Amino acid sequence: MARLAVLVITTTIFLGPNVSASPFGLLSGSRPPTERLSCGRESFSDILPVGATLEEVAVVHEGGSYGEGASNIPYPRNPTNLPPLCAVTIQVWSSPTSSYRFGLFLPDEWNSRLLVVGNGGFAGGINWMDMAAGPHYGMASLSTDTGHNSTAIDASWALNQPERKADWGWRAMHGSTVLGKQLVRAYYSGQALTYSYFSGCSTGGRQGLKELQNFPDSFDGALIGAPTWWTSHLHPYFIRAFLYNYPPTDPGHLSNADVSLLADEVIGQCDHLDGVRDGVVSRPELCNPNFSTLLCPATSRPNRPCLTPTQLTTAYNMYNPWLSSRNTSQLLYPGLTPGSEHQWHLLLNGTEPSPYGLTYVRNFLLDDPAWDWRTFNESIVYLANAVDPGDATADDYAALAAVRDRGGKIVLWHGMADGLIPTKGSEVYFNRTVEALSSGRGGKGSGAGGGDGWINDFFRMFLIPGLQHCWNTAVAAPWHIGGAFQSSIMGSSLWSVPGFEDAEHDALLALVDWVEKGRPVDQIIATTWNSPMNPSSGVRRQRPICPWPRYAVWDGQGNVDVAESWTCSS
Ligand SMILES: *[C@@H]1O[C@H](CO)[C@@H](O)[C@H](O)[C@H]1NC(C)=O
Ligand SMILES: *[C@@H]1O[C@H](CO)[C@@H](O)[C@H](O)[C@H]1NC(C)=O
Ligand SMILES: *[C@@H]1O[C@H](CO)[C@@H](O)[C@H](O)[C@H]1NC(C)=O
Ligand SMILES: *[C@@H]1O[C@H](CO)[C@@H](O)[C@H](O)[C@H]1NC(C)=O
Ligand SMILES: *[C@@H]1O[C@H](CO)[C@@H](O)[C@H](O)[C@H]1NC(C)=O
Ligand SMILES: *[C@@H]1O[C@H](CO)[C@@H](O)[C@H](O)[C@H]1NC(C)=O
Ligand SMILES: [Ca+2]
Repeated sequence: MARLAVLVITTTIFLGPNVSASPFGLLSGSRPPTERLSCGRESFSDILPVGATLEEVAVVHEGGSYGEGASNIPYPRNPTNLPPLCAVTIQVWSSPTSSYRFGLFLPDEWNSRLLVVGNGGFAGGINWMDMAAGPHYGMASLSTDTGHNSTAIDASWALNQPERKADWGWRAMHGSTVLGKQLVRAYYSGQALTYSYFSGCSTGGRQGLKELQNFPDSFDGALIGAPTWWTSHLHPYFIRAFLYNYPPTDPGHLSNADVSLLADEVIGQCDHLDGVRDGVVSRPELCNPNFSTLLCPATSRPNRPCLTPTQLTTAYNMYNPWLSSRNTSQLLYPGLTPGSEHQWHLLLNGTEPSPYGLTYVRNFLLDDPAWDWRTFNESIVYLANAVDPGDATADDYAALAAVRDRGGKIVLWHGMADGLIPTKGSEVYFNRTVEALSSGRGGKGSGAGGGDGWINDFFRMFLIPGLQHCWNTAVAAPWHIGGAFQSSIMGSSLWSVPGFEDAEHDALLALVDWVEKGRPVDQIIATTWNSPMNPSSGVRRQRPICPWPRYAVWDGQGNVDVAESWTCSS
């Protein structure tokens, strides 16, 4: 990256008054638009490499909308109220039997940055909705369809298609990022591309980590939400968890009502451990609920529902780690966190295991759509670990040393109430990275204060109390930090943190400051609303989220719903 260009851009952006809602809006006009290519087919068709085809080029006017509507299976909703931009769709052959597509938004007022966004589950489609944030920030943006068209829970397209698996695993993201950058540079000829960012949640989180592990130069900053990084173990875990509770006639089966009992008991025993009785379990690491209070007959709770000892065993199985029966020191997947019960239905109810588990084993791992999940045993996870179809698993921890060494920054966030992707999986990732960079080929980090504090120089993890999988809360917890999906899921015209489009509240803007101004992300103020998914209902609560293992502590006096009443502590 050209150091000179960096300095010029930095001073251009951050010296003048902030005149628009977009914190980077000031860069507009730093280059006369006449030096740009026009937003037409001829501008792009000539510069595409062999194997790439121009599908669409469209001018979007101020306040306009763009997308593919219902033909985009996982993302049928088009973003609305866009800034003026040029929308481009490219198709790329990745092998003789596979291809992927990607979309670009190229805003008229560009601040020299690129934002690449991720997907969710097995979703095959360009994520125009999350791309929309880019132009609002002043950034160009990019998303790939990952090489197929499907919903998030369907991987039947992968059956006997190793090339498509690779596209989903890593290749479509990488190829789109490389070619996308070339097109951005060509379109804005005369103005340099200075910084590239990534933002994704769930599969998107995995995509960002995978890309950085393989190609540390791809992004200068990555905002990684609830990553499904341990693909080969996570998808079998989905089936393992369902089987703890199967069949419904089993004496140990937990109904949705039984799981609600657990949720209430966790609140009763653990809400106060963080110092504030507010319905939010903010320190789940201190929470070791003893469910004997729920045992039948509920003598202490006459005429109240109760659970049998075998049902309690099922509950403990859900919270406890899945360990290898060959070697009980070997972790196969960590369990779910107390406080996540409101989302357990994603794994437990229904008549068969989560499609995220089933479609993976059938169409990705075994290429056997008739595979009977009732025959599941531990050998599946060992096979998945050995084969890792599509090379999707992002477990090259030591590779992040190259990101650190070139000045890259990573902000990882994960909901503490995630009932689909266990929160502790991110802790495992963080811990293993610390370990790998301390001793492995990454070399030991040096840093003031000794210990493993050095990791904070480039990689910080934020666990968000009460946040479910990627978005929403069941317990009125501040959950929104401007992460992937968080605004696009609430409305087609929403982006950043609605009403709080600044680096204090928006983790992407905080990450930009860390990368470009060297200002570390010491906290992010999360927001929720009276109706948690509807910003127009009014702010309900705001609270800082701290870099793990630090946590927010109430000052004992102020309004607990106001961020200023809390500070990060350890
Ligand atoms: C997905 O749909 C697009 C158009 O909507 C089409 O161009 C593309 O070929 C499809 N991809 C696959 C793998 O079927
Ligand atoms: C759980 O609580 C019961 C009493 O309610 C007690 O007898 C038991 O020892 C406790 N179990 C643990 C593991 O603390
Ligand atoms: C059991 O697993 C642990 C953790 O992965 C490992 O350190 C240990 O060597 C394993 N023991 C055997 C006998 O394989
Ligand atoms: C699973 O449980 C949730 C929460 O109770 C409910 O909304 C959903 O309809 C249930 N789904 C099925 C398939 O039973
Ligand atoms: C586990 O399942 C595999 C097939 O999926 C089978 O070959 C193996 O015998 C099973 N192992 C046990 C211990 O049941
Ligand atoms: C990660 O490491 C910390 C500090 O050593 C430890 O307290 C925590 O239990 C570890 N988490 C997991 C999931 O292994
Ligand atoms: Ca609390």
